[in-house]
Amino acid sequence: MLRYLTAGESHGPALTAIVEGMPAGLEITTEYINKQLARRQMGYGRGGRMRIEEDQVTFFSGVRNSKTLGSPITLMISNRDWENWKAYMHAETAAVESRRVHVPRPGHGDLAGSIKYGHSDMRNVLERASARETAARVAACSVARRLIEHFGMVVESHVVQIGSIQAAESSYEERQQHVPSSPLFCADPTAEEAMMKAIDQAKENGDSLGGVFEIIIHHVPAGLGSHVHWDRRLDSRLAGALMSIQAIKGVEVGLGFQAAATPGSRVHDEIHYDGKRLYRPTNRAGGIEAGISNGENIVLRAAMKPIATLYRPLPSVDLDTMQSARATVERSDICAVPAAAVVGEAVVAFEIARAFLEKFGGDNLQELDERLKIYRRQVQE
Ligand code: EPS
Repeated sequence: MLRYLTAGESHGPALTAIVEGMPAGLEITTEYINKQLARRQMGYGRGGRMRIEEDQVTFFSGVRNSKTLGSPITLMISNRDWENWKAYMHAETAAVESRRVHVPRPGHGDLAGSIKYGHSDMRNVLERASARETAARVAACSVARRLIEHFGMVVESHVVQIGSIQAAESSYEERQQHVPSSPLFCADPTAEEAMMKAIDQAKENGDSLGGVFEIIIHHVPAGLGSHVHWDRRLDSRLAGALMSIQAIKGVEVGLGFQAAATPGSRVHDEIHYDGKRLYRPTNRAGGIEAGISNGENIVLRAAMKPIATLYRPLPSVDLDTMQSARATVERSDICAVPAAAVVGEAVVAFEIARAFLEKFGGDNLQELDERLKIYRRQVQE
C-alpha cells in the first residue's frame, strides 16, 4: 500500500517525509520535485517567510541514479529560517521562555492543541500546525504525481475565488494561457485584478482572506476506487486528502453543493454511444460515480478559510493571567490560496496514485505498464 509520513517543525532544522510503497523503476529527480516546491512558494499575498526560504529537496533513500528502487524514499527539505530560530527551537538547549506563546489565536490550533497535549507554550503546537508542513507533503506527493504522469494523467489547478470575488468559468485553453504566469494562478485576468486589490485591502486592514481552488485530473482510467465499501470510495478519499490540508473547510466533487439545488435531470450526466464507445456530453459528476472513477476528468474544489493570524488580532485570553488580551501576532501570510492549490494538486495526485496501485498492483513499472495495457484493451478506453 502506498503511504507517506511527514515530520518537522516550521522553524526546526528541516522537514522530512518518507514515501513507502512506490514501485521500482520510476524516473524521479530533485529537479522535478523542486519545480513543484517552487510553485508552492509563489502566489500573491504571501508573507516574509517566503523570501527567506528557497525549498530544495534531498533524497536520503529509495532513489538511485534517478530511479526509484521500490524501497522507502526519504526526502528532506532544510528550513533556512532555522539559523534565526536555532536558539529557541534547539532539540536540547532551546531558550523556550523568550518565544513562549500564551495568548491563543482564534482559528489556529493554539488553544485546542495546547489543551490536548498539555503544553503551556503554544509554540509547541503552532510549529507543527503551521502550513510550513505542506512543503514536505508537496515533496512526498510529487513522487506519486510523477507516477500518474508516467501513465498519462495530467494534474492542473487554478484559483476560482479569493474572498468574495469569483473568477469567470474558463476553458482548458484559457487556463493553459493564463494560469502559469498569473500571480494568483487564476484564469480570469479581470477577476484577478480585483482579487489582488482585495488582498492589498486586507493587508492594510490587518486582515486575511480565504478562497476556493479547483483541481482537475485528466485521463484518469475508469475503475479507480470502489463502491463496495465506504473506505474505498474514491470521492471520500480525495475529499479527505483535501480536507487534511491546513485551513481547508469544504470540498466539492463536480457540481458539489450546487447539485443539491438542481433537479436530477440537470445533475446526472447522460450516457450515449457513438457506435464505437460510450461517452458523456457533460461531466457534472466530476469524474466519479458511486466512489469509482468513470473515465471523465476528476474535478474537485476546496474552500480555504482566511489565515488565522491577523495583524489586527482578535480578542482572546492570556492563559497565564486569564485576563482578556489580543491574540498573539506571528509573522504570517495574508492569503495563501494559490499555494494551497499546489498542495491540493499534490495530495490529490497521491490519492489517485494510491488507488491506481490498488487497482493495477505491481512492484515495478514494467508490471504496471503491462497490466494497464491489458485493462485498456479490455475496457476499450
Ligand atoms: C505559517 C506562517 C508563516 C508562513 C508559513 C505558514 O511562517 P512564519 O511563521 O515562519 O513566517 O510563511 O508558511 C511557510 C513557512 C510555508 O513554507 O508555506 C503558519 O502559521 O501556518
